[in-house]
Amino acid sequence: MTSYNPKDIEKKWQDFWDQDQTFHAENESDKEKYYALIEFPYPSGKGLHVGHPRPYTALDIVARKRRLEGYNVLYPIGWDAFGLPTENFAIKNKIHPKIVTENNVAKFKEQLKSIGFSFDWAREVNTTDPSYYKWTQWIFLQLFKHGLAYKSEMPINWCPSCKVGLSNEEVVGGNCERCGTGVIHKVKSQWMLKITEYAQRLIDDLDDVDYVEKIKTQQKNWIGRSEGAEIKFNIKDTEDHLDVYTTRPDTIFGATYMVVAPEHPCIEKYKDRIENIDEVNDYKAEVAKKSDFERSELNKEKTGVMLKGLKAINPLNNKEMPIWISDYVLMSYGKGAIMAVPAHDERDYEFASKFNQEIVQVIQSKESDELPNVDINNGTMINSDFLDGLNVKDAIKKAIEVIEERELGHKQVNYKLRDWVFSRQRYWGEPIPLVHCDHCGWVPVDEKDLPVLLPEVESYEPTDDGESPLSKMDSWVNTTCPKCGKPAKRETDTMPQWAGSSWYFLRYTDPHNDEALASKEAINYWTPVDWYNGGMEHTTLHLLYSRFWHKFLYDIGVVPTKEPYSKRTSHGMILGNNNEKMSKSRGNVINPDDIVDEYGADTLRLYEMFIGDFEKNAPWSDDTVRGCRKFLERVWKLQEKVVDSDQYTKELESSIHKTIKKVSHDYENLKANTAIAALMSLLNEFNEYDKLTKEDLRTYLLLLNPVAPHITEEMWQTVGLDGYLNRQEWPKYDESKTIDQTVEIPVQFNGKVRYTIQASKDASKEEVVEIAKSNENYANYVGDKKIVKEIYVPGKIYNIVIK
Ligand code: ANZ
Ligand code: ZN
Repeated sequence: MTSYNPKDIEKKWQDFWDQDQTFHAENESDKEKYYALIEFPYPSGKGLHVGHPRPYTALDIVARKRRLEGYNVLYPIGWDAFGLPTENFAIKNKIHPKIVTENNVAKFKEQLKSIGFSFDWAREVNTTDPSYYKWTQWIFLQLFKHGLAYKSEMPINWCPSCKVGLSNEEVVGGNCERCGTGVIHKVKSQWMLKITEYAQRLIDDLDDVDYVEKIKTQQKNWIGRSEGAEIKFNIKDTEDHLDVYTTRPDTIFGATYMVVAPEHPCIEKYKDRIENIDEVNDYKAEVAKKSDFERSELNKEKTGVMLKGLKAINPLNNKEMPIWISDYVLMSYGKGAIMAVPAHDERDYEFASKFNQEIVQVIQSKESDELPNVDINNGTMINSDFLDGLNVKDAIKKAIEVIEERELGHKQVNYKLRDWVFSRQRYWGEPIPLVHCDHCGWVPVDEKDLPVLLPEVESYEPTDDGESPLSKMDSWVNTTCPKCGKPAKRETDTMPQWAGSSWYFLRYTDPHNDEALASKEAINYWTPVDWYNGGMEHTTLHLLYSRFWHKFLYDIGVVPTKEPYSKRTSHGMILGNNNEKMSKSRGNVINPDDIVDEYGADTLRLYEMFIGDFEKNAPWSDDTVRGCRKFLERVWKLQEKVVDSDQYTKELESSIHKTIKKVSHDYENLKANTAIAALMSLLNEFNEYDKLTKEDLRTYLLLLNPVAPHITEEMWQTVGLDGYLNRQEWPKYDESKTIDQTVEIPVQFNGKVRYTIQASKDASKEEVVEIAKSNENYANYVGDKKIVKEIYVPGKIYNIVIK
């Protein structure tokens, strides 16, 4: 026997799978479909990271297992290739981003192929391909035509280093998600998508999908639904009123002053009345430099300026209240103004303490009299007229009732979610397919003229005034109006990277279609995605955006389901051996190519699955890599002692059945690590015997195959098993053979013992039921009668009542 040499084996099988089209998914099949999806990579210049193969292998396991279980499996791959790093590289090295992308894709592809994933390469998509972005533009046009895309002058998050506008989701801790520079505000005219119109549905429909709980929670928190009231406060000596949003209308008798956002329009409107308008304007200028994130930080020093000369009136007790501006009130939330209740709100309390504003307690609790008291579950209303004596929850209801009765305001639901800033002033993105005509306004490009191609430009550099480089291409910008034929100008902003990834899983179902984003039949057959795995960092970005687009496509009849993904799981990161994030500067980067080269792809795959719990971060360990390689060498050696027999070795039978059960279960639950541990211990048991039957090995190879596909296919051939491993069936286990300590359990029908079964002493009710039902007598006794009741007394008796 030759020694284990992955270099020969792995290339051989990768080529075979390619030529054989082993993993090609057909759009028509008698088999049941299964759609497994991983987040398609951004082909950066750095090449594949060792973090990539972790989720890819996990779902490769599912995909390979499903094929052996007889499903028609779609496991596709493609490239999310628009975006800043490529563009920045292109600018720096003066190479067209298209060329940069091509090179990066080629490199990624080679790397992915060397790891042996069972992707259907025939369905490869690339978001920067005109035949792909034609449909991204098409979807945008539908959004536009349905009033869900609009242009708005608004203060946006602006990264001064990337010179680009960012969505809220792209700002992390007040910094640009890409480069880490502090984000500032800039007023710009931007295309916006009305994701807020879908806020409630994006929450509600989470009930219908199988997502890991923390993903659901993060999405809900991001959407940030709250219930409360909008209340009008008259501005003294005017006909005007200030509107506020509050979740605590119960505390209105404790409101002692008002705060409006520094950007609030009432300042401009009453600038002649505001005695200290210069001071106010200075403050406004200071605030403009800060991000919303900085402004909403809880424990930062409160600042503000009183609007001298303006007063508000509390509509319920007619008390006069000063009006302040402070940066802790954001223009972008609620009404951009609040009633401040210092006794029961943390920030208001800090502010009032610093600026000597009145504090009126309106909730009394038994436990403590300390202020601010923000507890809403205990306490009784005081100093609050008709609310006195109520608890907080009832007081909220009552306050809203009275406010509505007296027409001072109304109940209101609010969401933290903002509309999606959809414009980027960059080159390397999908052109927004709209034309501006002085007569007709914004006019969509004719659908038959899609795609609007990215023109060749001389420089990809964003302009200093924040316009897209496309704006300098006069010949491209100047066009005619699709509606009236007069001269008009193209939109020069491009789409954000999240556009192409919001629908790519649909394109995979029919990637070469040039008449539609995919055919109805293909979409109806393959969607929804059965299992989607991706990073937690995408929960409030890609996952939310793509759910939104999908719901829209559902509304206009393009897709048959409300939700794109039935199931969503998430993986942890692979860290450096020092437990820190891998990065060049920390010198802890591992290149997957080196691992494949030195140990083989099967070792890399096995290691990345064995490294720890899938959802958790895990540090890299060279020792464990070597351990994984040793394990495969020991598997390889099993060939030496194989004898011809289609039966399991008697002494191993129970262990094999148990291992089938455990591995099958663990693969389904992203617990490949414990599945591998079980396979390792079965190997140890194998090695207690001199001989191993072909059948023992056959099952073993099938079980190990999803993790280590090359070595198992090869051994299948070398020991002379029939055909190819990838065309076999997933092994089955016999529950009764997985049991160690068996007891005899009588099975009663309506009180009469009819037969007995063997089950483990501590088998669960489900297991006993399963064994009882698989007994040949079961059907005789049940016949077509109805089972009314089943009682299992553990280890003693199983009684079935039938009627
Ligand atoms: C009075 C009050 C009393 C409040 C009290 C809270 C506690 P969530 O739950 O996050 O929706 N608020 C409203 N608009 C704001 C804005 N534009 N900028 C900053 N803060 C704003 O928060 C709702 C609460 O946040 C509102 O309820 C309001 O303060 C504040 F004991 O009103 B509350
Ligand atoms: Zn026109």
